[in-house]
Amino acid sequence: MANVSVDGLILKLHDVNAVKFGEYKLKSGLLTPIYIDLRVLVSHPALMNQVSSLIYQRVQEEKLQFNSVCGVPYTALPLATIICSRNELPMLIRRKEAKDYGTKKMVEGSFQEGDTCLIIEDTVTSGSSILETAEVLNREGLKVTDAIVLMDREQGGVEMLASRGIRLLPVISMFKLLDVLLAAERIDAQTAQNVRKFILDNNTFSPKKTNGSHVPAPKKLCVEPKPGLTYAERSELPKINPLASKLLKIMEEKQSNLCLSADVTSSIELLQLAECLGPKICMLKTHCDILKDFTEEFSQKLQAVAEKHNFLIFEDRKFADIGNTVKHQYEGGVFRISSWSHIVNAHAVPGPGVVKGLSAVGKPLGRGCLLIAQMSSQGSLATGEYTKAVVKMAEEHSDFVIGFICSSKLVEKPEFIHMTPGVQIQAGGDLLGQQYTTPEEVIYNKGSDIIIVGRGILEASDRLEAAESYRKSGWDAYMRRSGQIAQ
Ligand code: 5BU
Repeated sequence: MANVSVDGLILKLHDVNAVKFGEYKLKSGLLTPIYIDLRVLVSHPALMNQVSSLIYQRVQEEKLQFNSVCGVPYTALPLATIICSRNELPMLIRRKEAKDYGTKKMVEGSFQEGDTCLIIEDTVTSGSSILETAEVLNREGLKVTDAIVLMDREQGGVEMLASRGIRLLPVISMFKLLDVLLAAERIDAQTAQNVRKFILDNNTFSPKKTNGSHVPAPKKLCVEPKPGLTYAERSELPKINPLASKLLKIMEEKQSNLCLSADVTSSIELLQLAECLGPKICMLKTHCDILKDFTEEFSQKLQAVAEKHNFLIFEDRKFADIGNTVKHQYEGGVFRISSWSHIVNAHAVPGPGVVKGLSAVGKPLGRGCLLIAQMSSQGSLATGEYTKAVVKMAEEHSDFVIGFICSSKLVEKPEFIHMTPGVQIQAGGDLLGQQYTTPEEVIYNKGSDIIIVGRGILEASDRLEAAESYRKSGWDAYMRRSGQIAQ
C-alpha cells in the first residue's frame, strides 16, 4: 500500500467527526474542549486501511520484535485484525470478561509462556486501558514491552506506561493534531491554544516516590502540570545514550538545568567564568571561533575545569555541510573540536549525511550531537514540516543524536534532551532578532529540559548571583513540572 501521510489522516479524521471541538463532558465530569471518538472509524473502510497502514509503518520504523499482536477491546480490535491479516502476524484477543463455562481463558489464541505481545490501541489519555490489557496478558505469561497508539492525547500516558516498563509509540499526538488542523485552517488559533492549555493543565500522571518506584496516578483526570519522568529516571532508561545519561545524572546531582552560554572573546575570561560559575551549571556552551586567542592549551584547561566542577562542554558549532566536510571540521583544523567538546550541534539542512559524518568522528569518542530543530531568532525558517523532519532524523540516528535545540519539547521520547536558547528572566529580545522567553515558560510550560543563558548572566553586575538565580528558576520550574514540589 502507498505511504499514507499522518497530516492527511488527521484531516480525514476531522472530516468524519472523529475529532470534535466544543465542550464535552468526560467520565470524570471534567469539561474538555476536544473530543476524540475513533469508534466511528469502522464506518469508513478506506480510513480503517489507512490507519492500519500507519500503525504498521510505526512497527517497521521501530523494528519492533514480538510474537503476537493484541488490540485493546473494542475500537482497536478491528485495527489489530486488519494489521495482522495483511501482514500475516499472529493475533491474540483479550476477553473483557472470562467465559463462565469452558476454559475460562482471558486471552484467546495460541502462545507460549514468555512470548512478547505488542499492544495496539486507538487512543490514550492516562494509559490505563493499555496497562489493564498488559496486566491480563502478563497474568497469562506474556511479556509486553511496547504499545502503539493511533492518537495520544499527551496527558501522561507515555510517562505512566514508561514507569511500568511499557514504551508507548504514538502515531499522532495531540500537539501535532492541533498544528495540522490549525495550518489547514480547520480551527482557529484561539481554539488550538485553549486545547493546548487544557492538555497541559490536565495531566493524569503524577510520579510519587515509594522506595524508588512509581505509583501510577488515579485514572481520573486531575488538574496538574504535565509531569513525565524525572531527570534521574530518564538517565536510567534502557535505551538512553551514555552521554545523555551522564548529562541527566549531572543535572540531578547538581540540581541544575542551566547551560551557560559563555560568549566571551578571551580564553582567560572564559576559563575564569567556567571556574567561578562551574558549580551552578550542568553544561557550558562555547563558540570557539569567537575567541581571539584559542589554543590547544586552553581547550585542555577547559576540560580540566569541566571535570573539576562536573559539567559538560557543548561547542555551539552548528555544522551544516556534507558529511565528508563536517568530519574534517569536527576533527581537525585549528580547533580540533571533537578532542575537547562533549557535545556539538548541527543543522539538518544537508540531510542525514551531516549526522553520519559527525558520528563517524564523535561516536567512537563517546561524544553526542544535538540537532537544531528550531531557533530562537525572529523569522527563523526552522518551523513546521522542517522541524518534524529534524525530529525524524534524530530518531533515526539516536545512537549519536542525544536531543535538540528547540523552543519547546518536540517529542515524547524521554531519552531525547531538549535544550532551549533565547532565555532571560525578562522576556523580550535584542536588536538583532534574538527573542527571549523566561526559564519558567521554557521548562514548566514548554516542557524543555535545559535553559541556555548567555547575556542574561554575562551582562549582570554579579554573574555568580545571576547564574544562581537562573539555576534556581530553571530547577524550581522542573520540580513543579515533574510534580516533585507543589505548583
Ligand atoms: P544570549 O546572550 O542568551 O542571547 O545567547 C544565546 C546563545 O545561544 C548564543 O550563543 C547563540 O549563538 C545561541 N543560540 C541562540 O541564541 N539561538 C538559537 O536558536 C541557537 C543558538 Br541554535
